[in-house]
Amino acid sequence: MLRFPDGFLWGAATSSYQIEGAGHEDGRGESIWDRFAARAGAIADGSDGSVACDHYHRWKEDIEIMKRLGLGAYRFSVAWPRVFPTGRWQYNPAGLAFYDRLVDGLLEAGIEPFVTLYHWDLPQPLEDAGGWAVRDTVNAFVEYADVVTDQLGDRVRRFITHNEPWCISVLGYAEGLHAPGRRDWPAALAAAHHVLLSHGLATAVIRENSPDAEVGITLNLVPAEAASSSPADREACRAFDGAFNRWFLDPIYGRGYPEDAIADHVAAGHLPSLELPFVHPGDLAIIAAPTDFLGVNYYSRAVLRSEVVAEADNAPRTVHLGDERTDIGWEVYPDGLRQLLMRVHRDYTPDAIYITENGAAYDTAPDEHGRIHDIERQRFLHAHLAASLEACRAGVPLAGYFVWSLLDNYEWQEGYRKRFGIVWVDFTTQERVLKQSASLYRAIVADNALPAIEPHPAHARRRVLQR
Ligand code: IFM
Repeated sequence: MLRFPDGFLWGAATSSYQIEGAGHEDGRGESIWDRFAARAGAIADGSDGSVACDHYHRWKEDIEIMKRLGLGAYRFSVAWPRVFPTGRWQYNPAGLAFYDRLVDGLLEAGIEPFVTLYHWDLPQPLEDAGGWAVRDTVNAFVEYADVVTDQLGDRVRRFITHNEPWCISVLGYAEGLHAPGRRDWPAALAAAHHVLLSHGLATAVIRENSPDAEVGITLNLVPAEAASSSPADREACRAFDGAFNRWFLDPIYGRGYPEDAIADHVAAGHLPSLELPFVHPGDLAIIAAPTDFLGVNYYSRAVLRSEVVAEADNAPRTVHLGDERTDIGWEVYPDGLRQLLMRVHRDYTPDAIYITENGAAYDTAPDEHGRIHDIERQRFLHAHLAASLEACRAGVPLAGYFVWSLLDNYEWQEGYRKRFGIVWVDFTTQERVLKQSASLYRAIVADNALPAIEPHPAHARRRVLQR
């Protein structure tokens, strides 16, 4: 057995738009994902989150599942359009009451609520007014954060301001792959800044409303390596790391935006000059507000080759080495998690780190007996937890791990076809079935330790035959 530190927090994560459904109930307003999902061709299977896992009605059943798994914590997000259907001014108590019930239900079950304030469902009226690309959205977010943390802050002990600012800004405003579906780099860089600024301002508000709570932000980070030792590939690697990782880590940890990455954006035509037009005096100090933890979401690494640095968009190409991929095409690379944790610890020294998401999309369906032998996911979890443990032993202050995800759910532009859950969801009947990975996870949580032997396809078959 490979033991984790005492007090290690074991959880599972979800987000509001991906699981709640109930898109029009109790006064919920329209979000940018409702609007984006309705756009022809935006979502692979043409679906939206209007029903999703129907968690809004089935939350008690879902808490029962968490209890069966023995989870210590549940990471979920609050849907802003439930609380402020038009983004600001008109507070909707019925919307926030849902989260009140959820928090109380979790606490009764002995599960810590770990609350994310923003996981991508911006109220559409705010987007109509310019979205994250305009500075006033910062004020709207801080007002929303104030109301939520004033209400829940007597019971919630850990708040995350934002989930994955890179996705919010770059996928949403530059690449058009996520809501609101814009393709405008200057807007994306302004959006990234406003998200970070709102994080810094909300941190102060949360501390006032909930003095005992810990506050952090979650970043999706990707360890980068050069495809070869050639200077050009190393340069591509530097550029990727600057735009993807350091662009967010550096300002949060008080270093401002990385100069090399600013220069890259200027060279690519994303910025008019080295002066960042959206940064006002005092902003960087606000963004660097001390936090209690960093949330790290890890899925895979990037291996960079230089050959397309000369292409129009000046983007280095990512190549994947290694044959093992999940159903979404991402390379399985567990050691990247160890490398990433070591690097964040070494370069930024957060007081604590939570892995707030880690998991894999595999479409393993129930067999004729209704059992789901998702051996690949079990191997994925085992290997990534082993990598996390190595980082712990090397001194990284890793305080917890949240598997992505508790349930199969709405995987954004992929629709319902990519299943990340340790619990299967039948999207027609809403039946939930625990996968074998859920059993493995339950055992790991109960022991606070990893079985020394990796899950193996042959073991999975034996277990089936013994039943
Ligand atoms: O489903 C998403 C989640 O919403 C944010 N992080 C990555 C996951 C898998 O793509």
